Amino acid sequence: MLNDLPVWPRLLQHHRTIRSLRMRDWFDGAQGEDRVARFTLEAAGLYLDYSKNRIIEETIGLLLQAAIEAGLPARRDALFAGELVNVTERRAALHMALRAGPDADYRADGKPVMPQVHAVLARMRTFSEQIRDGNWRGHGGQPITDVINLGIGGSDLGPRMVCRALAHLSVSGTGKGPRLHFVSNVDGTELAETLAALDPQRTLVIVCSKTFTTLETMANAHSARQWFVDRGVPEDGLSRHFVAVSTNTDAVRAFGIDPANMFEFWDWVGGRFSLWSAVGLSISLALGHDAFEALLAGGREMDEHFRSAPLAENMPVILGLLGVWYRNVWCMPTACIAPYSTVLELFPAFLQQLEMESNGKSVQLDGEPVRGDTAPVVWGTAGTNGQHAYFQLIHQGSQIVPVDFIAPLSTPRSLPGHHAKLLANCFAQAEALMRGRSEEELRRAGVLDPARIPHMRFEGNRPSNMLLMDNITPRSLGALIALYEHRTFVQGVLWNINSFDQWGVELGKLLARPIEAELSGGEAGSHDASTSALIERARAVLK
Ligand code: G6Q
Repeated sequence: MLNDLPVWPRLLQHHRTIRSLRMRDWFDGAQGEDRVARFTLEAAGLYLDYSKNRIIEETIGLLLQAAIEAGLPARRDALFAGELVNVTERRAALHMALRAGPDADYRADGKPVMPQVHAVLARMRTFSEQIRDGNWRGHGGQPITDVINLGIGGSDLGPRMVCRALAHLSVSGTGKGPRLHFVSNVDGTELAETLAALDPQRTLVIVCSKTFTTLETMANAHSARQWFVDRGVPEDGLSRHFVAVSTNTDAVRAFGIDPANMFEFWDWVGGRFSLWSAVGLSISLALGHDAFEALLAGGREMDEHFRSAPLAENMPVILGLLGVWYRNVWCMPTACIAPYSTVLELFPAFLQQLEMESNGKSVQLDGEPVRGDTAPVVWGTAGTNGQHAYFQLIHQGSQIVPVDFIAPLSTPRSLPGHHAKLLANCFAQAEALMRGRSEEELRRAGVLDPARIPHMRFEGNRPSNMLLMDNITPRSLGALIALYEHRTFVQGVLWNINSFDQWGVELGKLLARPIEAELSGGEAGSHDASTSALIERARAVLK
């Protein structure tokens, strides 16, 4: 744990030394250019400017020392070597293998995995092309125009986010694939509203669930199946309308989907890291399999960077160290993700799961409680919307929130003049957060009322990263996602926690079952008085 490392007292001492220094002074004159040259990195098509952080050269040196003392290089090697880094579930975490070439030598628990990875990729390509070319037909002979991905959490957020980000390559853009719909919530409204607009003869459902036992997904799958039957699709025609993505062949068969229509993945793929596996089937269908493979290539490029770049020039490492710097040394409780790009509007939600599920832990690898804090609360929305809402707090609130600005320099489906305005806002926010606005500057701008000056001055000195890419392509998006995956891992190493289990999520899966039985008329169970009263109240209405 960071707090136990030999370098920890020096980090605290260093913090006391620099906490009153002002970033804007570090940008004065020529030293500003040096600072930018020193604190920028490029990798896999991404450009990171981290110069607007509360850091100096010595800070990075101390943080890198922390990474060494935490054993980051060895832990990274263990991850790539397929060791059982997910110690509580005794599993490897080998999502990197899903995006590797056929000649790579990834092994889970000692056994090569690339042959099975590429066999599934080949099946995905064939299926995707059949659907997109109209050669896979519904039971009545109609081509498939609409696909629903039924999944939740890791079986939903990743593909949903990617399909949104690359929508210009889908049917509504220039491509020819089917329309994709994502249904995750067990609130029947979501499925009912989606189905209402669809023709069962032309609809295909992907039941996407690693375990094939998740309550929400299975409830939606059963209701979807009933919808087909009620609308005249015979039981023996359902195989043209249902495919499964799972690790659980028996449960897929028990549901009534022929394992021949199942796309497999493996227990060494964590849900929130699974969009690169068959869980990405929806991506392949919507965007074409070449685009899916380009996404994998972008992720692979970031893997190679993470694996081989020196720590000081390693983008996931630097971002991870900055994260712990603010979380643990400055005690900042939250972190904002601000993509200045409508197509990345789902990226903050994706990162919420990635970071908060991976690193929202209070126990170290050996079972000892952590000392200090782990994952911050991650939040954000696409810019510029946030500026007209919560950015007030980021500029002048009583707590400091580090911001990751993410901006593509061009966009395929904008309108003349818009993108420059969008980027101008993004850069201006980062600049204002860093510089602030002094009383002197206010007076020079004509604000002379002494009663208003305290309200209108900005302290500044508020940190941010700026992450740019030329545009959002499958490749750059793949690199961006893998960057944050590895950053999450780096932080987990600094906190000495297992970033790959999720017992809190598992608990949620267990808790609802007995209450559901009670709500459906079963015997009352033993609960606290509040829960019992809530159940009674709901039963009265559900009857
Ligand atoms: C991800 C989590 C969780 C999981 C969902 C869906 O890392 O474990 O979000 O992906 O609960 O699980 P299934 O894919 O098994 O339905």
